[in-house]
Amino acid sequence: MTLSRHLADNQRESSDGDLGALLMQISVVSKFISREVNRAALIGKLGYTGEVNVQGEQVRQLDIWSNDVYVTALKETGLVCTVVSEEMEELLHFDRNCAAGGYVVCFDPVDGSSNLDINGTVGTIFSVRRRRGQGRDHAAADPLQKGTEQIAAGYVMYGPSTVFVYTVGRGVNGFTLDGTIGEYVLSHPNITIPRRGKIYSVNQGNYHRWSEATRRAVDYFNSLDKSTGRPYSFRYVGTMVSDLHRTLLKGGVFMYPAEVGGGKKSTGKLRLLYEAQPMAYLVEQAGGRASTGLERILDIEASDYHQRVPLVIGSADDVSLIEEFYRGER
Ligand code: AFP
Repeated sequence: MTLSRHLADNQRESSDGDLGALLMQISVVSKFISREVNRAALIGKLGYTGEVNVQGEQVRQLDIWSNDVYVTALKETGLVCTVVSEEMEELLHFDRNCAAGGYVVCFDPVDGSSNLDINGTVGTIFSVRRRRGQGRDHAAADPLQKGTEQIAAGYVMYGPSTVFVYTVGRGVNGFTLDGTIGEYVLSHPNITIPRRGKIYSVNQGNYHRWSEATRRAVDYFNSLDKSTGRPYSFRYVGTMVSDLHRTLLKGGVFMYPAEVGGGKKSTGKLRLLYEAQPMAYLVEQAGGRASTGLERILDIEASDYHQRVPLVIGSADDVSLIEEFYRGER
């Protein structure tokens, strides 16, 4: 079963006639990015451009290149009206595509790009919503809808193999790129996340900047108690796509908590529209949960395109357990 066939089958069951074509185009972009990531060290694409993005981070050549390819490809579909990207401070609006409604796409073209230098795994994350209204007036508000309004989301993982995982609200399926035929082939059908896992994943180096509740939750996973399968194993790649892919397949929990003290990460690090919500949609579709620790991620309505949010995501029981710490019940 190829991705194109899967999308076509999905489309027959859906009222969203154009969604399959849009996802197909996203998958084509991912093949270009996969190729470029693969040979980045040989063609001088690993370096920085010298610019700083809206997040205050150094911009890499591959971030900009991938963003440009994405934007061009989305525009050419004629189906996308509004685009939000990690790499662009303002949203993009393709007037010509908006007459018939059009989709809103939020994406992070190269997630985990600090791992590029060490040939580590990176990814792409995307999320699709319908527009709220017609015309340019609505454009600014288009992306600022709850996560529950997403109609498709997914990620691409550029690891030892390139994997495309997506949902349109009817389960989660993963496809591996077969380079010899240039096609994504179904390799992970109907992904279901275990109800409880044995792995926790968080940047432990931030321990002393966390709230008491976060520290106690992480201490819980670290402490010894055979009856509840503790201590959990610890794994952390530093690319959310990769950490989430493992969490989806093996279970457990991934967290990026808020930090105390009013610094840059006082509301977490990860971005709501193009990191937390697409992953939350996927993980819920696979039977897991995603929360800030106090609130369901999909229920949050963004107030800013680049809003950050604390994230606790993964196996349902593990996420619920952490929420108990945040509510002061443990
Ligand atoms: P980069 O794209 O700057 O490498 O950030 C990756 C990321 O947004 C996400 O993919 C990781 O889970 C998280 O940041 C890692 O952040 P830390 O390096 O602070 O642990």
